[in-house]
Amino acid sequence: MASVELTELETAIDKIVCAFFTCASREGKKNTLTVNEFKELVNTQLPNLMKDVVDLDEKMKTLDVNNDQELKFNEFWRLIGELAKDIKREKVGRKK
Ligand SMILES: [Ca+2]
Ligand SMILES: [Ca+2]
Repeated sequence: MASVELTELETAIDKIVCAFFTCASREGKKNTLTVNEFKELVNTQLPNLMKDVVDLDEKMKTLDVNNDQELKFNEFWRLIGELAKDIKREKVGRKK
């Protein structure tokens, strides 16, 4: 991947994946986020988009579909989907 020039969109996707795995490797299992890792990721990488979410423990529970107290990448990805929809809503406004 390093030898080719990625587009902005490709870079953005790459960064999401990297942010997840950088935080996920801090403690416990390398490929899943504990609640501490999740909070760190939100506080360092998503402080603006997530500023209205006051209870991150609660948010983590809603994302943790299989209820194992850890977020796999596909569970984390739902959050990215939600945030993307928020951004879209702001851009498009209330018009359908
Ligand atoms: Ca981990
Ligand atoms: Ca889980």
